[in-house]
Amino acid sequence: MEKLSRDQIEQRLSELEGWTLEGDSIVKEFRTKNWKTTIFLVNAIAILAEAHWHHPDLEVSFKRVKVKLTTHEAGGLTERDFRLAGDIDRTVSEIMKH
Ligand code: HBI
Repeated sequence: MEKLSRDQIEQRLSELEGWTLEGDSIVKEFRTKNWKTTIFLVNAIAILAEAHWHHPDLEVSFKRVKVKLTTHEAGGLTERDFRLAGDIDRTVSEIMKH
């Protein structure tokens, strides 16, 4: 999988909501209403990561989950990161509805 150019990264980022560039990674912080929702989100993201075979760094707090994505084997951002980011957003927004 090829590393994306700066322009491609800007383009893909503009199609997402709330994700920002942090070095060679994209990051997003999800705020939750309580610990149960936090852990539910973490589990959902973990299952998505296995399905994509692409694994984010997660920072877990009481009412906050920070997701950080990069493609280690490419040494930067690839389409895999943006595909998983989109899937995480869709899944999290479903979970937050309830
Ligand atoms: N997850 N974020 C991320 N980056 C990778 O390069 C990566 C991964 N999950 C699995 C994976 N690479 C495998 O292809 C290799 O570790 C075998």
